[in-house]
Amino acid sequence: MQHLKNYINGELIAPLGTQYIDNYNPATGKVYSLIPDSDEKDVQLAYEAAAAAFPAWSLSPKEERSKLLMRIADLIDKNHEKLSRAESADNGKPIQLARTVDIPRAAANFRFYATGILHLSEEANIMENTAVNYTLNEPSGIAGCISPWNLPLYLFTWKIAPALAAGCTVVAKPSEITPMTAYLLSELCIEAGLPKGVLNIVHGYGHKVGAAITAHPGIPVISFTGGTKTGAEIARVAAPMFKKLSLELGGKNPNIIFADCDFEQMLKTTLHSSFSNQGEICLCGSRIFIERPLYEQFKKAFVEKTKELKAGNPADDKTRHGAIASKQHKEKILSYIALAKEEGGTILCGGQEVKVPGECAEGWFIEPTVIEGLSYTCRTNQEEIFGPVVTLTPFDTEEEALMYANSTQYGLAGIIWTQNLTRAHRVAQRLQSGIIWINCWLLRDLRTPFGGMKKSGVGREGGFEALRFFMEPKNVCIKLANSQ
Ligand code: TXE
Repeated sequence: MQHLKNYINGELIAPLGTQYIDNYNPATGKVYSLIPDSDEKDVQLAYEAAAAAFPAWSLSPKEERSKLLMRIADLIDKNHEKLSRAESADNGKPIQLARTVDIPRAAANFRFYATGILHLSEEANIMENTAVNYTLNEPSGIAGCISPWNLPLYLFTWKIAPALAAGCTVVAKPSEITPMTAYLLSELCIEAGLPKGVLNIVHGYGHKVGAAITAHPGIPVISFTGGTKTGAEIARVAAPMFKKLSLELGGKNPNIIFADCDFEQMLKTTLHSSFSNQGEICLCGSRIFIERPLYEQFKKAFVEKTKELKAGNPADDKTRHGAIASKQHKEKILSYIALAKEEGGTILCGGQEVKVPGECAEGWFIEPTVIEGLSYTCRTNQEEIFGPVVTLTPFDTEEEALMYANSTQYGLAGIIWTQNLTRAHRVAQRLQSGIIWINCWLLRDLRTPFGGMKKSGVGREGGFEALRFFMEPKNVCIKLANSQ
């Protein structure tokens, strides 16, 4: 049985406590590797390595950091198939999704920040005949990066790449549910010649390793992606320590479909925005609001298409609906389907656990599920399910659609379908979401600010926002010699 290792001070080492955690393949329901059950002692070791590496790394020319990050990106590309298979086996996502989205995006994250850092300029502000001000962007220090299990390498690198590019050294923790590709990345970092201690990856439970990173007095910056509840716990610990926080949390995103939309385009994309990655993407549109004249036509066509989406072995190229990432999460999703029925919902399709024959017979699968007839205020429509479950609700006016859409505690993403672009811009401005797509979904320009409002998070990732998050601006004001 493969024992994964922590990556500390440039080496792959066992946890100091020599304890391990079972790592499951969600498609088979079986343990297929073991990960370090690290604790605060392993985090301390990682911190010391990151601290020792910080002076040289933070003062290194950005061109040098850029070259190293590009080398890591090239190695990700070179190992694309191995990383895709590992991601699919670890998370349960279809291999086709890992190949086309997760792994290419991980390489893109490194390339984006390897080049972005070369174009980040500093400001100067002139006080006429008096003084010159210039702003230094200095790396904040050791960054703590903590990531979730739904898009493991994609989101892990989305934090690490800007942190390293900015000149920070890193103590990182992937989710204990999907550690494999982070482990494989550490091997690639060694191969790329990343100096020891610049990146340290400590595997283990959130309440032990994640909590130790959050509470460590020597780690002034925390970038977290995960559940809102965990985000609140991290903020509770980090705020009194005056740590800088980036919190990318949960969502309950509206998908507003007006009757004048491009129906075929909308239908095809809505299938993806509802069920891609088994609905385990915080950007999925899980509450679908349809203008009443289109409701029956949409319902019929959408349910028909959803029924064609069959759960299958994630390792099979043809599979488009994989396994749920953990047994616990599968139970959570099923509990919400049961709740939806109690709250008066009608299951139009799906709603059941699926038995996939053969090697996946013990795996964790749920049918894509469509529910109608719920009030917009019920728990099913207010709480994040984070699985292959969407609800349909008709609306009559724009006002009503906006009231429904903005009624939750979340404000991450929103989707609008209409060919009346005046209306599209008007609705976009009034939607309480940080990320809005009009007549598309998950079209991503990495330069754009990424994140949500309300309980979907604090701060933004992406573009120069992420680089600046890992830096401290310092203003220097010089009096001009001949000034009064
Ligand atoms: O989160 P958890 P999950 C959200 C998504 C869903 C959740 C799914 O909407 O709500 O994340 O991810 C570690 N101190 N997003 O269930 O449990 C844990 O070990 C420090 C939003 O994994 O919060 C894991 O590594 N760390 C996002 C990580 O936190 C702790 C995109 C996340 O775990 C900890 C993706 C603690 N006390 C998912 N407890 C977006 N908005 O972009 C756990 N962890």
